[in-house]
Amino acid sequence: MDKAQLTHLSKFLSLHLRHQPQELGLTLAEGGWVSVEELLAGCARRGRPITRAELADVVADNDKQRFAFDATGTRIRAQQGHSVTVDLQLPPALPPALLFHGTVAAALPAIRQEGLQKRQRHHVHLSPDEATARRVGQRRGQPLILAIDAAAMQQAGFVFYESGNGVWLTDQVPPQYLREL
Ligand code: HQG
Repeated sequence: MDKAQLTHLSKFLSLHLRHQPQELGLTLAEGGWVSVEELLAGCARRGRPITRAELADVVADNDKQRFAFDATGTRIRAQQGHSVTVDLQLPPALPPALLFHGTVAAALPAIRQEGLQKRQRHHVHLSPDEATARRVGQRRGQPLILAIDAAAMQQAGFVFYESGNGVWLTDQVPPQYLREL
């Protein structure tokens, strides 16, 4: 598959492994896992047949490591970003002292008032470095970067999780822990 085909398949998988598994006749098991066999069958039924090798390519080559197989290779899941109810069973983790969030100017007034909220997602997504945060913000326009005092939040009892692909997750970031860069 060329790069465009990989991206297309990645978007198709994100849609179904994060948001609409039922469209492929799938139900996410605990941890967000689905059987590879059932996924391939569901894709074929939906008129988008893919081979096991193509699936392995998308998992391996994905720019953000969005998907992962389990240790046996028989199940697959999205590493983060779900809107359907799923418990990824991530253990709480100690965050770096500073985390970052990329957003756009239109969101700032609300963010200044109520902090970062998870909205449709399960968590607020935070980046471990500014460059990553900038890329995230860029999806919506001219990016604005916020620094998050994760050390202070952690001390205050907020819980953080690290997804398998290096995204830091937490329930919310109150405004007092945010600084505009
Ligand atoms: C903003 C992509 C108003 C927030 C990326 C963001 C990431 C508020 C938008 C991952 C707000 C939510 C997640 C508030 C937050 N008022 N706006 N109180 N709190 N916002 O897409 O963090 O390609 O749900 O700043 O790379 O942008 O999907 O979250 O602009 O890792 O793998 O509301 O999605 O990864 O947008 O991105 P999103 P996000 P994937």
